Amino acid sequence: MNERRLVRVSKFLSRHLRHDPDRIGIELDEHGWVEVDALLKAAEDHGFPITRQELEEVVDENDKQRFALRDGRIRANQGHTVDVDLDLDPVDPPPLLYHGTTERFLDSIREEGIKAMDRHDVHLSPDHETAVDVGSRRGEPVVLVIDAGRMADRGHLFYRSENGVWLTEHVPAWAITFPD
Ligand code: HQG
Repeated sequence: MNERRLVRVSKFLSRHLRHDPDRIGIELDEHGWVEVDALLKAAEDHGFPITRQELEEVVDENDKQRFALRDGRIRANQGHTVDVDLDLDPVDPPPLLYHGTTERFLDSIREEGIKAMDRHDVHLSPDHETAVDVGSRRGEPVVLVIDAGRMADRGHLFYRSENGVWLTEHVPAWAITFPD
């Protein structure tokens, strides 16, 4: 499958497995899973046929491992705006995590910390470089350094999605180091 097709299928899957399953009439279970057969049929019925082989290739090759396949079912690993419980166990975070954002959000983040906005959780990156990529989606990237160790000591819970994104409900302003 060529790169363009890979990206199109990945976007189709993200849209329907994270945000808008109703659009193609599929139902995610409480943990976000849907039967692959049901998904493929719904995709075809809605004018976007995908072969099973393409689906498997997208899951395998996806640059960010956005999807998981298990027991004939598929789900998005993170990033949902629909209400799903990913059923992840809390894990101890590394001392520092990173959040990529952009200049125009900084005043508000200084005041209220980092909020989940439309998603379920705040997304944090394990390294600076990944955070630069995330921030670049919105403009000139700004990387905030998060004192995850201290947050954990104070009772904040952290989760790690299957593709290595760190999730937490809210990052208070005191845990953030802003660049000069
Ligand atoms: C900002 C992509 C003002 C926050 C990426 C961010 C990631 C605030 C935006 C994943 C704020 C929300 C998630 C506050 C947070 N005031 N702005 N108090 N608190 N913000 O897309 O972290 O390609 O929901 O800084 O790689 O950018 O979709 O979150 O800029 O892993 O797989 O509000 O999405 O992955 O934006 O990105 P998002 P994000 P995928």
